Amino acid sequence: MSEHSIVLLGGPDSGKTNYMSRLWLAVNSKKAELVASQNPTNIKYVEGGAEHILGGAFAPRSDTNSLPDDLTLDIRVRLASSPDGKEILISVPDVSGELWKEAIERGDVRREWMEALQQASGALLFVRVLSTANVAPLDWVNAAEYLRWSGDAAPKDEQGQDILVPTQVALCEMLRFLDETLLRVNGRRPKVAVLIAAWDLIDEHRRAKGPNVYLKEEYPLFAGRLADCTSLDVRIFGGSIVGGDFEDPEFTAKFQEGDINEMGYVAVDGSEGRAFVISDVTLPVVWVVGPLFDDE
Ligand SMILES: Nc1nc2c(ncn2[C@@H]2O[C@H](COP(=O)(O)OP(=O)(O)OP(=O)(O)O)[C@@H](O)[C@H]2O)c(=O)[nH]1
Ligand SMILES: [Mg+2]
Repeated sequence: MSEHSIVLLGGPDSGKTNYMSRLWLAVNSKKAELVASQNPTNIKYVEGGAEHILGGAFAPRSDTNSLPDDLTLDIRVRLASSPDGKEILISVPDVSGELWKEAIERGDVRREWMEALQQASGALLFVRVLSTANVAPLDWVNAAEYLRWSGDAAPKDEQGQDILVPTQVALCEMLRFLDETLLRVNGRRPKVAVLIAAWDLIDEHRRAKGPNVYLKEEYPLFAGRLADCTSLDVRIFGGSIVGGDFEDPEFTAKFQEGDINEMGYVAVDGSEGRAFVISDVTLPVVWVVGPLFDDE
């Protein structure tokens, strides 16, 4: 059986762990397109997150001191649409967003994580709607400070606070990193699914315009970078792990009465400029690993 690694990247609070925990629940339910085969290998990490979700709360943020083996989901999967088809083993390491932040500020990734990442042949890149960890682009005052910065310590703003790397700049850096590291299986361009997490938090009007328009409006620099990227195969998805927000008691009550397999979805752009929603949270992963099922 072939083995592949799909890496999850994204800044702090971008929705990686919650997506991974929900992915496990979906794969294990055997009601989604990606189906777990009989014997899961290493699921310890996601079971904790899954318990939170089933209890009506989001999984907590990840521990920066954990090693790759502790934050990796290893599962054998097949596609529901080809039940007699091939099985593959996927390994999904979830790198804490703080480590990504540190890697971008310092220009390198910790060695133990670098080794895990160098095995990956595809990726899910996360950005989250309305996260307090999102950093807006520099304004004119901060830009001047930033340009004066000589590079020996973090640049500061007028109040002496560190100037943080804007989210869309960090996303461009992560994409560059993926372009340099992802394995080219059978010479194919690696697939990168950009997942806009917490899609349920956007108003209906913007949701209807779809994930591509959202990304262009919120992160124009990154959207432009994606449009120019020919060495990776990129697709943008909106994602909601349970179809609502556990901060909303009304939603949480509804969730607890409902069937989790019917909650949660991904949004993709349709051909007529309108998004459509599919109630299967495994689809971004199916899209990334799809070609591997056809390999000999
Ligand atoms: N409404 C809503 N909120 C979400 C969803 N997914 C994630 N969130 C929110 O995003 C927060 C962060 O999610 P995590 O999965 O912990 O993010 P992370 O990328 O793993 O963060 P680090 O561990 O710091 O790297 C959660 O606590 C939720 O508040 C979603 O589908 N809907
Ligand atoms: Mg996490």
